[in-house]
Amino acid sequence: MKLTRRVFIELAGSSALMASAPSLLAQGVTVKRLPLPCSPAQGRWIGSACQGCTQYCAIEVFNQNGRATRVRGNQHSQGNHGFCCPRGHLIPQENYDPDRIKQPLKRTNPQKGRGIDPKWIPITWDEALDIVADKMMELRNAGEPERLLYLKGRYGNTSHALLYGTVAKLFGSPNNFSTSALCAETEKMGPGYTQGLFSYRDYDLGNSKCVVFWGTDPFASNRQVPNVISRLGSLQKNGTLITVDPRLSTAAAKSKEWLPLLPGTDGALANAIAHVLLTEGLWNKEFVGDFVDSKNQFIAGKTVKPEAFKENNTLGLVTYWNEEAKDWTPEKAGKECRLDPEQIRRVARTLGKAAPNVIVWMGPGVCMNPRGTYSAMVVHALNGILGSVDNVGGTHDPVKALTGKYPSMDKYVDELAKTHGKGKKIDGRGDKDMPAAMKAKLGSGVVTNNIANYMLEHPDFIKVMISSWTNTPFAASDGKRWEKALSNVPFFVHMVPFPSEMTQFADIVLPSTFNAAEGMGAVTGFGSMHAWTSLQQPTCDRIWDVKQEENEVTWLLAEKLAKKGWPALLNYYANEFADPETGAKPTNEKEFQLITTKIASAPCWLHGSKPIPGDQINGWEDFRQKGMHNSAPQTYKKHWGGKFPTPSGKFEFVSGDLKKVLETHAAKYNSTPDQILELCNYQARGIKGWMPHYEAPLRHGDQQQFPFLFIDHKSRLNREGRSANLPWMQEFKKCDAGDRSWGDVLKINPTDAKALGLKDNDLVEISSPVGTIVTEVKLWEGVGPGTVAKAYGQGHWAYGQIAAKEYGKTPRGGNNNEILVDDYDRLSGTSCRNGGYTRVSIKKVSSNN
Ligand SMILES: Nc1nc2c(c(=O)[nH]1)N[C@H]1C(S)=C(S)[C@@H](COP(=O)(O)OP(=O)(O)OC[C@H]3O[C@@H](n4cnc5c(=O)[nH]c(N)nc54)[C@H](O)[C@@H]3O)O[C@H]1N2
Ligand SMILES: Nc1nc2c(c(=O)[nH]1)N[C@H]1C(S)=C(S)[C@@H](COP(=O)(O)OP(=O)(O)OC[C@H]3O[C@@H](n4cnc5c(=O)[nH]c(N)nc54)[C@H](O)[C@@H]3O)O[C@H]1N2
Ligand code: SF4
Ligand SMILES: [Mo]
Repeated sequence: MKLTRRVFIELAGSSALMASAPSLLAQGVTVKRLPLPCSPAQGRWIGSACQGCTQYCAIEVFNQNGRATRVRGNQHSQGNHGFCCPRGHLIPQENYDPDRIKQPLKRTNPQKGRGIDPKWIPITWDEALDIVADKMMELRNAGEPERLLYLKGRYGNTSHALLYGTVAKLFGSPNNFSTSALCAETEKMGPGYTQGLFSYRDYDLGNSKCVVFWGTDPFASNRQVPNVISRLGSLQKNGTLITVDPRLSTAAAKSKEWLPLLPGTDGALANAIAHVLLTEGLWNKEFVGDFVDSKNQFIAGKTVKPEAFKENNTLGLVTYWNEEAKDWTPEKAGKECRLDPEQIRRVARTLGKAAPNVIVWMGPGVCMNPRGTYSAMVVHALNGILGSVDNVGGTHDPVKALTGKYPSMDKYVDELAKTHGKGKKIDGRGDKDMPAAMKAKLGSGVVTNNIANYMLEHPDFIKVMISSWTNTPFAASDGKRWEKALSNVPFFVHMVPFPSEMTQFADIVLPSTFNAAEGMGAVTGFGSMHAWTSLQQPTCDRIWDVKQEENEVTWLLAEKLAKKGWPALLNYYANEFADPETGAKPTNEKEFQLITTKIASAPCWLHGSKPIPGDQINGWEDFRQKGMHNSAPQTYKKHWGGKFPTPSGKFEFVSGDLKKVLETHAAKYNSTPDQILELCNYQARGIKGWMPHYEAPLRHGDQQQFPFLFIDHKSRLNREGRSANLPWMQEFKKCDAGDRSWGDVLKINPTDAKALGLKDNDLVEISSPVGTIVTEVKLWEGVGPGTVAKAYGQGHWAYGQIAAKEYGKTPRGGNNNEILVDDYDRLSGTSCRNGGYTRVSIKKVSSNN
């Protein structure tokens, strides 16, 4: 279907389209869309923040007669240079999506399940919050507040403090969780257990002579898309771009070298690159150090005596060589990774020559697999060998953005909350088989996808569930488990703007603002050697009866709960919060929203005559005008000279923290680190358990029955899981290399297609040990034989009338998460999606030509 603006406007307003969704129609609202007057546009740009990905770019939205019509990067932004990525431009279409939830809804059909009409009826906010507060009070009155589950997805700054942290803590439930373990958390284990940085990194792209995009595609996805796109020309001019990805990604297409390795073998490649760098004397001597007699003793297959090498900023390089790198010749890795050894050698030399102005940009493709902690460590360790850590043109700690603190809630935590709030969380973190040791602390990582397993095993435990900005039945691997788990929850409240798959299970739907255009709060991001605090503020009039769950709804809910006999939440909000300028206390949800936003951003604009790092902003009005604050730039060599936050103060090839974590965990269970590693499906034993090293990929499914390795990747226009209902997303789907507009294709190598008798457009069943989906095939040389690739993002059976073929029933395309197995990198608690950990079979269903 060709989509012009006129067709879209007509479609969006047509009653024929609305009629196909009984539940939406039941809201009794039709959308009338009229074309806006053409240019020259009259209006003004208003600063806000895009939340299409976790970059949280500072943007500006053009307000024309109260409508949000256009988007650009904030013209002050050091992070995106005044541009937003293509997904930023989708904001108006997302904001005015005719399928948005337009007022609170109440379920009237007690039956829950896929394809079952919830039979929602519209109710008022007052009625809806009354019901929610009653259900919550039932738990408090029965002395079982821990049966409240709160699950948050994306968020603003106010959500952390006012909803996610506060409600659960004051109420007395330990069961508040985030969805971050579905994201890319294993990445953090790489820099975390080598240099003490449990975080995503920043990169000094402006000064880099060589960038390796490794398991990430930052021209199309990842977190710095506008920054990377706008620098493409200078990056290509000033240095070499290299991409390591089993799929011809956008980054691969823009790079000088593409290493299309076999999925899951990244650690072997990293070892071989390290092997070449070391044997050819290409490590960075300033960062790492050198042999005492300056003679290179790194000779393939030969061990080195530790005392022969004097390290500067690193610890254990010789141990890494002896235990691991010495045997990993390019020839050996070439076999394991299905790469040309000459290419490995060439790439390693290119890196070595450009060092230390080099970036190994490690992404989820490397590590979102069952053994991902170690692949993250071994790939990131190259930055240590190359001396690029904290260096000019290298990898960096994110700068901290300026934010204000909310007042303490401690004195409002009552006895019931104290005793019940500290109970065991139901996600299994810290269990013997789930160390979840984020930030070098056992049981500190969330194990999001395991919540569904607990709920299935204990179907009566959770009695009230509240969730915001989530869609786990769609976004989590083997998401059907969530559909079943949610069907068992007696009372579920979803706080979202769109009727997603998860919403279909809700008893009460509280329609949220679409924050990028209608929200209010302060969010932070980093990139391009800066950090920023960007203000979200209304950029347009709200059309629907929606409220922001983080601050408006929490206030109104607190009022209801107070009326029903539990005032702690309202007392905390009303007594402790005050406008940082005037000292005024909030008396309603609007004042609360404004005051909390001002507190969260105050250090950016309330500093009197005292200068602050980065932009100087003169008061609240100036901040509202500018819409953001840029930090001062990152400095170089911040942690050199013994200042890394690791036990030794150095960049560790033998991790003191990981050793301690494994030993402590083992001791707790009367076990040994080796036994824990075995139980958690890792191959490492002994010292390798706390060292960067290669582990052969763990793959689910019998090779005979499921001969193909499945490659999952993001879609260029997917705003995480939430743009599939936008005609622009569908129309421009072809921008994903190998993909097709309005469709969903499995990309298969032509030799494999031939063997299976497949032609372009044929319909195929893709089956794995956990499920089957049906899509079209596309013959494409961008994937190697034995592997198939499919973008994530299609396959919605709900979400709206464009996302689904038939809303509430039939998906458009297939959701990768129906075939991906539910498994974890257990050291971090993160879910898997990459590394070819799920094998699939391909079967022709019919010709479609
Ligand atoms: N367009 C778009 N951008 C986004 C998002 C979005 O939904 N859409 N979401 C945002 C979020 S929340 C995140 S976490 C980031 C993450 O975005 P990215 O960093 O791009 O990571 P993934 O989307 O997980 O992509 C995995 C990449 O690894 C490749 N890959 C798969 N298996 C392997 C393997 O075994 N080895 C290697 N080397 N590569 C492999 C895939 O082909 C793909 O290119 O993107 C953010 N930006
Ligand atoms: N197979 C596969 N699975 C993946 C990925 C992948 O690449 N492949 N990516 C993974 C990654 S990196 C991530 S981060 C997760 C993301 O997964 P989730 O955290 O579950 O997020 P989404 O699917 O993006 O969120 C959709 C929900 O957000 C709501 N929403 C949208 N805008 C707003 C708003 O402004 N306010 C509120 N309150 N709600 C809003 C929508 O109504 C919908 O309910 O998915 C993961 N799942
Ligand atoms: S989608 Fe992400 S990178 Fe793109 S404009 Fe929005 S926040 Fe920035
Ligand atoms: Mo993510």
